[in-house]
Amino acid sequence: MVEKILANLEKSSCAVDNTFLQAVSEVLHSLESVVDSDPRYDAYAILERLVTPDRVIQFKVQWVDDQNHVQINNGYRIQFNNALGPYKGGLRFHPSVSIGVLKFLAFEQIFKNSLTGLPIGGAKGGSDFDPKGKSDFEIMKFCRAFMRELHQYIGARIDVPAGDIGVGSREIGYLFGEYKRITHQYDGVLSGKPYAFGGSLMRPQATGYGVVYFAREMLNVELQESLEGKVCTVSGAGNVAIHTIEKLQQIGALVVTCSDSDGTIYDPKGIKLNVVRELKEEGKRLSLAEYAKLDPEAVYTPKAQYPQDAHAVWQIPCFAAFPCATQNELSLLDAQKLIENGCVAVVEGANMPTETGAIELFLQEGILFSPGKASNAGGVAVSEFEMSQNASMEKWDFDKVDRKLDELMRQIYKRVSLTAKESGRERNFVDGANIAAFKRVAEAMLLEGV
Ligand code: NDP
Ligand code: 2IT
Repeated sequence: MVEKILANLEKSSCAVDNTFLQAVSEVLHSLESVVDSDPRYDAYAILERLVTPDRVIQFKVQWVDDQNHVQINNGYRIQFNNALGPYKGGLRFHPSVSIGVLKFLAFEQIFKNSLTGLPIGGAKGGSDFDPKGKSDFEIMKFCRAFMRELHQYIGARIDVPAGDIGVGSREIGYLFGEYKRITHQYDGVLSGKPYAFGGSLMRPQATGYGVVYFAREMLNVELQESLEGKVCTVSGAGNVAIHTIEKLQQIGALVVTCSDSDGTIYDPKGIKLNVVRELKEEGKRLSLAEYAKLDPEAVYTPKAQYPQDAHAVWQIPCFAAFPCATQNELSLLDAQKLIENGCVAVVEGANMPTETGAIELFLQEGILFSPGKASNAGGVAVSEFEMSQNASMEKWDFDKVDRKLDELMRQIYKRVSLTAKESGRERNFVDGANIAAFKRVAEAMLLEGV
């Protein structure tokens, strides 16, 4: 059944859907034995319905830049599945954004949100707008123009967007301001808002901290190991990478790398987060090449120096690796190098950063591998905490959110590892995550009828 669905999907997809097909293929292969075990899944076409988005919304975003030139971008929102709760997922502003990329992200979000155990469905949106080099006013004007279209499709109980690549609390603030002006409503229609108007404490830190809480639990239970004193490599230099590095450093790990779209920094004495923040803070987005100019002990490797199918950041020996930049940034060659260098765990902070062949190798070689839908779910979980706080007009303190996040990440780990074990695939957290997430969504879909 799985092969038939994949073949149909391939036939009806276009070339830009590659990442979507990659994500669907991984999930459906995990589910093969599960779908055969319950005739209701076939009778109610659960898989076919699950791989088809409820709605693909595309709109024109027109705005005027600082030189008074008219600019036009494509805007999108993909509402994939709301069986478990309102559509929920981030907005990505990056030139590579297309319907195919957003379909993969929205599809993954269904499973991630299900794993949190919270009442949220799956969605994703964004634009091919490139924030790099834009002034603060241009970002504001773009966000306002984007929301002029988006507002009609979202709502606190309908669809609640948040941030992702290129969208942080500044952008969410501008989007929220415009939503409020248009609709006269002050409600939790977006998460990741600035604290001043309804944002949750710890939302900026949540994804990265959650990644480390998950890794800590997994290493402790599976290997009776801790991260203290261990060398770790992290890719990316944005929200997820920075907060992953911050938490790893707080618990005593030595993080020796970070990277951006132009190159990689290797700093054997430990990444200096104040320097990364200084270069990458909102509105600046300077290249990491500047890091090496400020710190002579650090080595900068430009991306251009590396062949397409290998990445400098994964050549550095480490105990645990944390890909936190973007999709397909860790290849089979990288996986071979990591294993050769003694890496014991790969914990995804980004969405689908590891290529399929690399995942297969990690599983085959007994490397602890955690898929992003499990280990990066802390971000969307705290988004849901923000929705709860907004609905009840409460404000939770930092420690309360942090405690709840830590507890939730440990629960996700438990759910995923137990499901893997019960399915006869011990330590296969890819299958464990896909199966556990699927069962919850499928049950809700069965209960609500067609
Ligand atoms: P940011 O925009 O804050 O940072 C993205 C980082 O990745 C930047 O360092 C950027 O480099 C780098 N990057 C982006 N595209 C590429 C590319 N094509 N090649 C190499 N590097 C690239 O985004 P986030 O940190 O929020 O997101 C990172 C990942 O985490 C994404 O996969 C996202 O979907 C995922 N994620 C994010 C969550 C969140 O709460 N924000 C929650 C869960 C997952 P540069 O500085 O040069 O632009
Ligand atoms: O990929 C993700 O989980 C996010 N970008 C965060 C989504 C959210 O709604 O907080």
